Amino acid sequence: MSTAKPTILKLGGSVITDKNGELAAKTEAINRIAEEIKRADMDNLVIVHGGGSFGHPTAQKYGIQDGLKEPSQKLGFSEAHHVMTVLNGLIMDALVWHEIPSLSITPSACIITENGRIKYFDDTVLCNCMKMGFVPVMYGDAVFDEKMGFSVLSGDQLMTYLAVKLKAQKLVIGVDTDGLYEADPKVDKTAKPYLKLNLEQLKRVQAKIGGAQTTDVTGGMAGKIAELIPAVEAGVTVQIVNATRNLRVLRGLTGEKIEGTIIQKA
Ligand code: IP8
Repeated sequence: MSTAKPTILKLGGSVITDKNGELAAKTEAINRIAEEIKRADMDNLVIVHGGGSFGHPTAQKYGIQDGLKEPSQKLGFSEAHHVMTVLNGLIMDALVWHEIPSLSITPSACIITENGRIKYFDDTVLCNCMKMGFVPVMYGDAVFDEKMGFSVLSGDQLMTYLAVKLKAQKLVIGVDTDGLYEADPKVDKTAKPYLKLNLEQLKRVQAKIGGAQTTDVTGGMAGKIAELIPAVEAGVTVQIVNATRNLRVLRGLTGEKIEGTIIQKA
């Protein structure tokens, strides 16, 4: 049994799917990342992935994030969860074929939220998985909610929850940019990534992004930063890497120097 503190790897929806398509998985990227995870040969790794063009369009279509308001949404809840299991199946396929002993743990079967925030988490299977040296794989999902009937649990909320709960040493976040930028690099080509931030600096970045009139993408980034803060406060080192580029996930996991943003408490 490993005594290493866990590392959490989050794979963003834009890395593993084409967000402009519908149910469009980037299978080549998924396979390359599985190979990098195999090469990293980590003890105590936990993987969380996002929904991209699988979960989001369906969740949006039926307003799952706003809770149960009318019976017709129930089928939408089933569909949003189901498409996430399909995407998760593709990730599991790549992991298993790369001979990584891994197990998919369905969030909707062990988590209940309250107003969109995790309230109950039955971690029995997760802990057993880790004790036995399996890599647990979880994802953003449509989940039951105590107050709203159901809601959407993002992979970002889940990764921080797990990082804090499992006292992770590191959270590697794979995105489709070279780290956390001063401005949206897809809009402002001159924007530069932050190389290193401490907690106070991260909070200042959050205030700057959150306070501005932003596009959806930047708005999404403000939400991501808000989710990250509790992990950084708990002493977890966060590294944001460009998982669309070769070897960045491998090097992020093994702690080699790479481009990206490192965030530490002090
Ligand atoms: O991409 C969303 O997960 P995320 C999952 O991590 C669903 O926000 C069902 C939309």
